[in-house]
Amino acid sequence: MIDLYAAGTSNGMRARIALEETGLAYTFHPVALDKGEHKTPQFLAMNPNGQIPVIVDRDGPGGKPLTLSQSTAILMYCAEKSGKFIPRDPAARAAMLEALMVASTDVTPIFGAYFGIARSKEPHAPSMQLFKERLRALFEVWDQKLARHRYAAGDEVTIADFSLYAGYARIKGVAADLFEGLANVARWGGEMAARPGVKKATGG
Ligand SMILES: N[C@@H](CCC(=O)N[C@@H](CS)C(=O)NCC(=O)O)C(=O)O
Repeated sequence: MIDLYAAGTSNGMRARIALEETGLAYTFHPVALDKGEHKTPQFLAMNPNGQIPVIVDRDGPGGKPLTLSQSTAILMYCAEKSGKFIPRDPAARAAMLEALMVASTDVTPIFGAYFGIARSKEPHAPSMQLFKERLRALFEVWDQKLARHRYAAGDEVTIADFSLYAGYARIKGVAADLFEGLANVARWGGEMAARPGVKKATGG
């Protein structure tokens, strides 16, 4: 059994989608970020960075408990443990990793910076514009890729789709204009949103 400590943010959603979709047994423990529940000594013992998501697998490798933070590490762990949504073929796996990294090292940090500035007391307009342009450029490339194949890294769903979808759903909720005219992303987003595991994980 796996314990998941998370909130309804894109990183939290990523981990929950991974658990729902892979079918691994888990218990969800909501963490109230506004109440500082991620900064308690008990939470910091699991993740000294004081950030969600965290999983604790009581039946980890070698039968020993395993505590893990970082949403992308959790996606990989769930995929490897279940044997699902992670291609075995080396070329397909490399393509999956490339798409996964777009979500975790490009889209999520840039959006985090954009959203942080947007919510600040004095939003710096040129910085917001710069981050918006970078996000839009990433989404346009993503749209072109989705014109060539059904999912993020080919014609099979992988954890890269789960990661990208969590970011997409979050960004769409606050800056939908960033996806304007991207028909392939819209088609893919609709398909991902309709998946029962994704629906359950995102409260849809
Ligand atoms: N790179 C980490 C980022 C985790 C992260 O930024 N979590 C946010 C919520 S989405 C958080 O806990 N923020 C509270 C804080 O940093 O104090 C991951 O992918 O899990």
